[in-house]
Amino acid sequence: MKNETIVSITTPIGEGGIGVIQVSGPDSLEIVNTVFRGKKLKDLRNAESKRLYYGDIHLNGSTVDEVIVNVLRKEDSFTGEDLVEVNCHGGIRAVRKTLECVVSSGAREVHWKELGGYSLKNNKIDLIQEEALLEIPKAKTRLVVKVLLDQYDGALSSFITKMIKEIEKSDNYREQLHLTNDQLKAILKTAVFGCAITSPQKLIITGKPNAGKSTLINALLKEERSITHKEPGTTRDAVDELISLDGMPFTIIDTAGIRETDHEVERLGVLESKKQLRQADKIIIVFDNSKPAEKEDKELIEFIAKLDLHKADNSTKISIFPVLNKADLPRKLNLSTLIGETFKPTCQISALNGEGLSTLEENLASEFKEYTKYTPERPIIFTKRQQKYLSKALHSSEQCIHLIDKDKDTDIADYSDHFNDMKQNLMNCIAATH
Ligand SMILES: Nc1nc2c(ncn2[C@@H]2O[C@H](COP(=O)(O)OP(=O)(O)O)[C@@H](O)[C@H]2O)c(=O)[nH]1
Ligand SMILES: [Mg+2]
Repeated sequence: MKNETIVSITTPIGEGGIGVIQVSGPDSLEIVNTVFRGKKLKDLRNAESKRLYYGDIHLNGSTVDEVIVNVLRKEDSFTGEDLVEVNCHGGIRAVRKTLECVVSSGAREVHWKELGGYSLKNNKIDLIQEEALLEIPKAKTRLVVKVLLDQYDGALSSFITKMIKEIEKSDNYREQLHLTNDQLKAILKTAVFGCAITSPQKLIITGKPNAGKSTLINALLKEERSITHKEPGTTRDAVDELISLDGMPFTIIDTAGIRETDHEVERLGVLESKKQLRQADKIIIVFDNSKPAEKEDKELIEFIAKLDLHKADNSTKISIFPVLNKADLPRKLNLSTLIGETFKPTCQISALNGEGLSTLEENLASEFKEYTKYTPERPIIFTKRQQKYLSKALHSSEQCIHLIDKDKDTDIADYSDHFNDMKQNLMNCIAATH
């Protein structure tokens, strides 16, 4: 439906200082005006854009909540339509009640994601910006918010727009195509980081029972959550938790080990562990320094060594981090002999007293080091969709270059199909209609 006015709660439901609802559409001022009584401003329809107004939301003569209303006329709002933002008291009741008042006055309640859809429809933002807008509420760390806000402000979009403009206006296609090709290669490198901030990498902790997996997870979480126990095999179910290392979010998963067993429940646990290991991005194998090597340690190494070669989508390999835990106890295990050349390097820690943990944390996040010292406004690819279109653009640009370099008399007509494909994929990535 066109020209309707919509409303949505845009802050998380639950405890909080304030709750915000946004009303967007041609009648938003009119609708909120019927339930808002300003302390100074008598008629909200006369409100100035980008100003805050204090007052009450009322229904049938009684006050529902005390609020601050922010009015954004369509030229100033991110939806491209008149927008009224009502800042209520936090907690579910006040926000929900205010929303109901607005709905009873004629707005349609929508999921907050639809507000972004309106921005897109009204050409206020392009597809990349909309993707950023939808990811921001799910952001797990401050670094993630920073990166996404920059992409919402247009860092990646303007990078791509600039590439398109440069190839359009260039009178030296040879030189320009080489430049574009380099730019595409460079921007595509950011996808590993960008995709890892929107879909946190899976960090699996494995090792034989009692090696100290749960203790290590607790240490990484910096609080007690996983159950630890002196009896081997305490951890039956895989437990997922989110940790942040150098601002990078990781989903950390405790597994039940992979030993051969006749016990049905345990056998299922082992199957589950093996499944999870295959889907991992990073695996920490915990070895127990206080016990000599056992069959199970070897089995685990062999199993994981095979995995490394068999990652499902062939894109990135699983990184393996062998860790010698309980380094505070007398040495009974020679880890270098045990793992040989299979994995390297190893790290010595004590999950119990924290020794060596910071080195382990650094190693885990080292792949993203270049990005975690984040430079503001840096363009970053943060969805698989963007990565797909830009990879296609790179592929086409390489075909152009291949033809150009093969024969110095190559004319634009000889590679115009690839050239147009490249441009089209760049445009599809932004999906801007203007
Ligand atoms: N001395 C010492 N004990 C540890 C260390 N890490 C774990 N433990 C102990 O080893 C036992 C088993 O630990 P847990 O984390 O439950 O092992 P899991 O079965 O691999 O999850 C517990 O009693 C822990 O307190 C360590 O670094 N040093
Ligand atoms: Mg455990």
